[in-house]
Amino acid sequence: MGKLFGVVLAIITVVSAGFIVAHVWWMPVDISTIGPRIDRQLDETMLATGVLFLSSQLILAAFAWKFGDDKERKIKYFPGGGGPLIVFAIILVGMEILVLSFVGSKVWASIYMTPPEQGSLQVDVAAEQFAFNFRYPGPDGKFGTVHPERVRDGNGNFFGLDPENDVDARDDVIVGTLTVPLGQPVALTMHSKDMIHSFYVPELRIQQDIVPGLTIPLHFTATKVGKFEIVCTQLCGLGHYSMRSFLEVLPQDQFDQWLKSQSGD
Ligand SMILES: [Cu+2]
Repeated sequence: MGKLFGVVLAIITVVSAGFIVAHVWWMPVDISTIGPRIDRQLDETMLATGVLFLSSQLILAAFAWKFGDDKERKIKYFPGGGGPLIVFAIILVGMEILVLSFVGSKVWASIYMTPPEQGSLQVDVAAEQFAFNFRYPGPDGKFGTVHPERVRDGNGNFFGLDPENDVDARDDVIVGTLTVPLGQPVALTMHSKDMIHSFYVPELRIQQDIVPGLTIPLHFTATKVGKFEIVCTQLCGLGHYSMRSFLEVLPQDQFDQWLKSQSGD
């Protein structure tokens, strides 16, 4: 049995590692300026953990092959005892996790600890069961003030605006698809009306929780024209599966036209 176990284990190890190396199931195309750095970090993490995974599984398979059928139990103890080996393994894995955390935090900080560029396109995002809505400041460049008590989904007032009394609110553009210009920095402010949701666009390499009571900033720059799915990745209720929207990246001139047509002139 020992030899068979060793062979089966070695096959499972090599085949599963092969799927990862060949990128059989992998991330979709990258459309973000930060994407290449995140992808490189992911590759480094997979390489570092992959080497440990492969070596530990193959060593285990080799031991099973060699000693698994040892009926007389000639070998009772690992030479020198198991203690030092376990300590060595704990230190090795611990160091690896620490190093990966420190290296990875640089990429993370460049997204989350850095303010958006001056002149970024501001878009306000409201998440609720089970939809995303997006708000642009309109031609005046100013968002209308939000009054939470005025939020009415029934008449499309997802953001609680007061256009009768608030001049800034009158030209705010509210849409169900996030449309952004190609190559221009976009700064989102995200909030949730009811419970925790998550804004996930795999192509942007961005996944960000939206927590009720907080305004969560997030910025990105899209590098490819196209239409990409936005999905909620926090289980937020019975309709969670249907909570999706789209990110549409347009060339600058088409975006300007689109925004103009939305603001009704
Ligand atoms: Cu949700």
